[in-house]
Amino acid sequence: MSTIEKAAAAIRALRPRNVVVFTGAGVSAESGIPTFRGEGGLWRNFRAEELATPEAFARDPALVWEWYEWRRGLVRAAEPNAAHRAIAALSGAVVVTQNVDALHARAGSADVVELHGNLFRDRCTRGCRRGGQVFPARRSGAGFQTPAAQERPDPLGRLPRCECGALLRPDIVWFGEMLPDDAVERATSAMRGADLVLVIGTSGIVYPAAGFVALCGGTTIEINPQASALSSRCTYAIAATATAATPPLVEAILETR
Ligand code: BJW
Ligand code: ZN
Repeated sequence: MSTIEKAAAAIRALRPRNVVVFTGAGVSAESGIPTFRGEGGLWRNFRAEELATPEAFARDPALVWEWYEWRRGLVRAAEPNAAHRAIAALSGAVVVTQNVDALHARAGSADVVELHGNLFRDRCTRGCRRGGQVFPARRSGAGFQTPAAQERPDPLGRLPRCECGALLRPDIVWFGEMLPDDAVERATSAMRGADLVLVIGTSGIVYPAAGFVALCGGTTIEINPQASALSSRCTYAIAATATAATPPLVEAILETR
């Protein structure tokens, strides 16, 4: 019996009622979005400290905006993959994601907790809540659009500013910054109440996000082609890609309903 079959059999026996899907960059890898670490990782050409810290933004906001503009382009050109779509079929499940690409929402997941923010939003560096805008998450207007989506002027021509005059910044949680309180509360409560957590495509080294998995007292199933920092604490660790292993596990969950 393969590990996927063993995990699927465990799911059928468990008949889970409260399912959480905890995801990282690996769930979007097969949509063509580079992960952060490892082969082809996003950090390979850029040092994280140069771009994903408040200090980096204060030093060179144009460079940081440019990097995010490049990433928005990558994501707009991508489509949710079979793993995103399978997860979206799990009505009632809570998706707790470290990803900022909004692909779970584009696939149709209704309850998504974004721990590290969203590439398609910005906010005021002064925190005044007046200037934050929403970027279109797709190239065409068809299908998913973030609420009140609107085209924006090229942020590189002139750095975007809030109505209050302060610079706008990507609505992303950078190193050394706190995660949004509401996201932490929702993730904590979902993890504590879960009888099944699928942990998909994360290296499990970035905290506090990686610590949420330990809050689940139920069954935890990891899907990742490589061993991660979370593999040994999961009940099952499936060495497979997200698109190979997620659909059959979701099928097993749906069979128990
Ligand atoms: C597949 C697959 C396929 C491939 N299918 N799988 C020392 C210095 C500075 C900070 C710290 C430090 N020590 C600890 C810290 C704290 C820090 C931290 O955890 N750092 C670690 C790196 C050590 N954390 C923070 O700073 C956090 N805030 C915080 O702690 O606040 C408290 C505080 C505040 C102030 C003072 C004191 C305390 C904030 C963390 C924010 C993380 N943000 C980032 C970048 C956002 C920028 C952006 O996106 O533009 O979020 S980091 C980056 O890592 C990104 C991701 O969400 C996050 C997690 O990465 P993920 O998703 O796991 O991706 P990878 O690439 O690591 O792994 C991919 C996996 O997929 C791999 O395992 C592959 O095998 C797998 N895979 N293909 C399935 N097809
Ligand atoms: Zn402002």
